[in-house]
Amino acid sequence: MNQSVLKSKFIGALIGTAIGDAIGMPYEGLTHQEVNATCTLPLEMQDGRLPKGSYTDDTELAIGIAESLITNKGLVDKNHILQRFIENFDRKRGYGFGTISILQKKANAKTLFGTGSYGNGAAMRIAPISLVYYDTPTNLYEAVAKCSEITHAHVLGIEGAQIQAHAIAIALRSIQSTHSLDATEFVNEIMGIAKQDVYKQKLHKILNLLNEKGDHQLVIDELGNGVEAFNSVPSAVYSFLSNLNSFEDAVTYAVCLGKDTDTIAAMTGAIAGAYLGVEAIPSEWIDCLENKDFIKNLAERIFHLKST
Ligand code: RVK
Ligand code: MG
Ligand code: MG
Repeated sequence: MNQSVLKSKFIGALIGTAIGDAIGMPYEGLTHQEVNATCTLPLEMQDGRLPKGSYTDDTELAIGIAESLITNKGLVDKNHILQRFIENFDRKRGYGFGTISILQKKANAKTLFGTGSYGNGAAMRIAPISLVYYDTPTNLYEAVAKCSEITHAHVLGIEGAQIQAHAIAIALRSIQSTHSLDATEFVNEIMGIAKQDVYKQKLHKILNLLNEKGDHQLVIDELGNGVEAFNSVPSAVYSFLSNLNSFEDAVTYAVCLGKDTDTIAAMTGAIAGAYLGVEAIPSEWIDCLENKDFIKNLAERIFHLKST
């Protein structure tokens, strides 16, 4: 693949995470109906509990992973990543209860909620791992597990992150201009790593929904819009696949699902940005994004790590 195309896709995955996070932030917790009643399309960056263009914990944690990977030349060092999470931690961004407890050393990832967390916190931050390991699926699978276990030890939390990471990786490897991506092949490839029934079932449902052109309520009923990894990762994959050729439409679709809007949109933005490249992201959205140059630079440094 042309190196400048690949670089744009790397930047697209990280900036796409932050853009989805920031555009979804004002609607966090609202139902699908409430989001529809509140927002006007096309979506614009809006003030929410943070000023417009601000990202939340999703991106702050992704930044920590990216920083650690750059320092350690692509290797996943769990203690180092945890240290980056702790140093970057800014409570006002809004963190999951379990993740805060780990960062404050008040809980152990393995015993959190009894069996470890299956929140979507491991999946939403995973894009930098996909950048480093997109071309070696076995290494990607293992690297994601390691990175997830820092806070999310439940098998459903880890597998959610693995599915999200593989979706980003496939998007990075696919070139939009030469042949359009086949949604069935995309889902079947992800299906190859799914071991848990809930993910296998929801991946099948994605294919059915794509054929039926499922409306928002049906997608919420079948795939979910909640904070659990299994109720949000499949919805992000669907939001991407049902709006393959438009970053804006994919992320808007994710936000309109309601509930965990910042996170479903961040995960959708990561996949769509990885597929379409940073040029496909509306410039009005990027102009408004907090720390955009810093995030872009992290993606560029991981790109250089991969090309040297
Ligand atoms: C505020 C029962 C469980 C569970 C288990 C539930 C930010 C808990 C981001 C828990 C994301 C929640 C989100 C989230 C990311 C998890 N049994 N319930 N085994 N495992 N839960 O706390 O980083 O927004 O209700 O580990 O994954 O924008 O509080 O945090 O939307 O899922 O938080 O899991 O959250 P946590 P997280
Ligand atoms: Mg968040
Ligand atoms: Mg969220």
